[in-house]
Amino acid sequence: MSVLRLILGDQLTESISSLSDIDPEHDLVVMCEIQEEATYVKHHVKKLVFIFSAMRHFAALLRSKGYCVHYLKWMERPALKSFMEVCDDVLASRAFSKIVVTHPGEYRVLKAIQERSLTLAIPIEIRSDDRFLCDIEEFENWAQGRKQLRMEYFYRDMRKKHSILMTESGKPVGGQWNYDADNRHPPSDTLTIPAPCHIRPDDVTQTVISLVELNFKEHFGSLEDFGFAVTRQDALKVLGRFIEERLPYFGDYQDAMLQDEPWMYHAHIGLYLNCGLLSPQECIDAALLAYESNQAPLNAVEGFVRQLLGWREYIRGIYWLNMPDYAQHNFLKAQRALPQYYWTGKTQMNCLKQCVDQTAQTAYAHHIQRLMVLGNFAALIDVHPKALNEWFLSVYADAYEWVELPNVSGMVLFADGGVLASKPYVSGGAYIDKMSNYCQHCHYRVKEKNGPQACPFNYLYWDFLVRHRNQLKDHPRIAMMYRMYDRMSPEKQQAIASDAANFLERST
Ligand code: DLZ
Ligand code: SF4
Repeated sequence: MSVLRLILGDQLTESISSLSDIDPEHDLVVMCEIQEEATYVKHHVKKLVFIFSAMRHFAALLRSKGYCVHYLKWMERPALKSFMEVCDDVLASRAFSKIVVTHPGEYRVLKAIQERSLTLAIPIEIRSDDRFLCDIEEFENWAQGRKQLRMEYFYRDMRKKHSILMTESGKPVGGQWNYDADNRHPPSDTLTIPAPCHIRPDDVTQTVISLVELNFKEHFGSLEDFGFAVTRQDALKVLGRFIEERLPYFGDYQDAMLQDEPWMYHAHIGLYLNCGLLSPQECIDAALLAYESNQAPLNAVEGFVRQLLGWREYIRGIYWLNMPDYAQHNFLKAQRALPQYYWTGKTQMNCLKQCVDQTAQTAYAHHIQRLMVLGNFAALIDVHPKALNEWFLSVYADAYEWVELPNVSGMVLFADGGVLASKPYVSGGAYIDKMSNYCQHCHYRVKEKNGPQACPFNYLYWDFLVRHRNQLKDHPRIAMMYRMYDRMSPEKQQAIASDAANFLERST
């Protein structure tokens, strides 16, 4: 009998496990633009266009291969609001032996499918998502019995297991596992950043742009100048351009930020990887090939491989290992609402303004903008994890909960109390100044520590440490900062407290 094969919006891969044994004559592929997914957070409008258009192109590709696809466009059947309601509707008109779906990326969706399967007359087979290089069970095994789950050791094991950048004698190529220290060159104003790969919207994408413009007016972001790839073919083009034009400099300038330069030397392929248009293995292979043919240096290629083979897989492992509890953590008991300027960009802090405005325009920011500016500031002022997670999940075209939640709750906010990171990722303005030219264009003075013109990151940093002394004082790498604080004069300590209190009252 026929099989109903459900494809979710981030499963746009022809070789996805749910299609592996498809019988084109009898089986039905089901895809839907659906209310629950499009509105569970208020996704950036460019993210909506990207996903809907990529889904429509993928459905067309499957049809061209002879598969039968039942595709529901936005509001074609408004009463059907979730994946399972769509499946129920299909099952009402035709008999199927089972539903097959690849393991969803988000816990919320997995739960909904599992719950429905308890009462459904036919089985739902959930197949593992073999697009990842580390299976969920494999990560569980790796984690078992370890006191700490640090990415670096996971990454080394993955390098060994997949023989990537390894010598024949089992040593890391170049003698080091990690060239992180060579990935922090400050930018100079004279860098020439290649123009991003802009894919001209075709008719399908134009139709979706009009649809999103009409139906998602209250969602964040600008629709202007949509240029994301929406097919695998174009995503490969973006990857190729990255390898050729940016990868050689990616390593050196990974942490660098420049005024009005959103793209820098980053790859901008996260959105394609995370929805299935590109595979991590082929991206890694392309970078390795560039290294082997002397087109890119080791610090760039290793840095890129570390993001994909290490960080990306590790983050997914942490997510599935710890859900659903992970979403509830709030180790530092942070309670503040997200400031309005995360949506409007209306702030005199130039670094934040740059990153928010760019995010509204492009649905993209590179990792150090997310971490050191947007995340760091939110951590410093104790934004509630739920509020910050919701923001990151909605504004970036590459964001799904599996990747967003551990990055934000673990790496940025330390809300998990140290499952993922060894300490909160907080800093004053000096590192932003070192890695960017934002401070040169700012109302505030990064070198000033106190007073009305002082960079808010500076006194907020100390105030954060003071507020969380009980939770953080015993941490070996932070204890030193407490000793520094304790050596400050009472007047200095008072100035920090009052500057922080004034700022927080005025500006959050
Ligand atoms: C992110 C997203 C959006 C905005 N819309 C849809 C949609 O309408 N239909 C769909 O199948 N998927 C969408 N997605 C991606 C899903 O949220 C994603 O597949 C699940 O979160 C994975 O568990
Ligand atoms: Fe940001 Fe402070 Fe630099 Fe202004 S001075 S850009 S607020 S770090």
